[in-house]
Amino acid sequence: MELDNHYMSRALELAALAMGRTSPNPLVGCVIVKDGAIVGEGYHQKAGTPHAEVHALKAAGKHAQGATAYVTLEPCSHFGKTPPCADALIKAGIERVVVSMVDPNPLVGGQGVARLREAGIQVDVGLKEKEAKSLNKGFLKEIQTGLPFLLYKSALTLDGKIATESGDSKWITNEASRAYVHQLRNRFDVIMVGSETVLHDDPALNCRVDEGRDPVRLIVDGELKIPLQSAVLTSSCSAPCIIATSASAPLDKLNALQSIENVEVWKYDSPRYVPLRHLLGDLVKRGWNSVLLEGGGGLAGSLLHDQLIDEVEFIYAPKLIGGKGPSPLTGLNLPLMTQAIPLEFLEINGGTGDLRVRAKVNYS
Ligand code: AOF
Ligand code: ZN
Repeated sequence: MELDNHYMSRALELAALAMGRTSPNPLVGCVIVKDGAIVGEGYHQKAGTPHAEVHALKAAGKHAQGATAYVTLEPCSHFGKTPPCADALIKAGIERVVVSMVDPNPLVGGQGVARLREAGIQVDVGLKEKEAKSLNKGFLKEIQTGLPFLLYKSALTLDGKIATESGDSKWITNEASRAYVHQLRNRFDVIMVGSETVLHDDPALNCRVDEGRDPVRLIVDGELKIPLQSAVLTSSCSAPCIIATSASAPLDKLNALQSIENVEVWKYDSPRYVPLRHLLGDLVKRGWNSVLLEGGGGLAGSLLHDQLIDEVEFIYAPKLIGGKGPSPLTGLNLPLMTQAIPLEFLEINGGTGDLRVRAKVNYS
């Protein structure tokens, strides 16, 4: 059991190497063990390319015969862009498969495990299931709801403000926390902000870490107020910048934005406001299932109101500023404590001098 834990941890570690690179596919890792030694390892690197099991089997070669395979997701049983991994494991002579989580994809959904068992392979399911599910929040949310997993991240003073009353916000948190935000950008498919954030902070929203990759940038701008010189539009970035707007968008501005390289304007029929649920569903249709919301207390309020935010991560700096500076949720204003939206703390980390608090939103 201890060894099983060890090898499954390794498989999860491998899976995590491709964070932010596999959508709409899940993160999957695989380790093949024979006579107490790892003989093959692999992970899924990108949608449309071979699955984790295929990489690991290839590395193991003939040593796969009689070996145990540790896979973080149930081996697939369907012909998708690639052939079924369950068949490949059977053919290679694997004797035991340890699976972390069953594949919620209805094309698989238990059939991979069934196929392995029919072939006489011992299959154990559920080891480190919580960790595997936590790695694949976007994939799971998409399959269950057709919507992306959405994390709202905000940096604030300990008295809960994202800027001083005069609007100054550079900087609230320390360098380690700001570097951490770039790590987050590296792992999420899409970074989302409201037009107010662009107007006020003019962020580039790219990812500045070694071997990082730029996320898709999404600006919610119902009236197309962001200037054509905004950094999101002019700075070099390898991913598209999407501007979601409404029927109130001025046509000349819409055309001007659309003519900028890498910029797409998504126009919705409703007046002034962008229908947020519809917009998030459209992201999933493009193959993006995880969204990091980086700002706009108004936008965050609307998303919470529509029950579209899954988790929040607030990074508190040990600083106080007082006054009437904005909170991260100006768009939400509940009059009674009995109406407060309940959260469940998932993780608290004070190791870098700032305090990072991650919580799950429990909508009733
Ligand atoms: C992956 N990587 O390592 C495993 C997956 O279109 P395909 O052929 O790539 O199939 C994608 C589905 O296969 C995916 O949604 C999931 O249900 C299953 N297993 N997928 O991308 C892997 N083992
Ligand atoms: Zn597969």
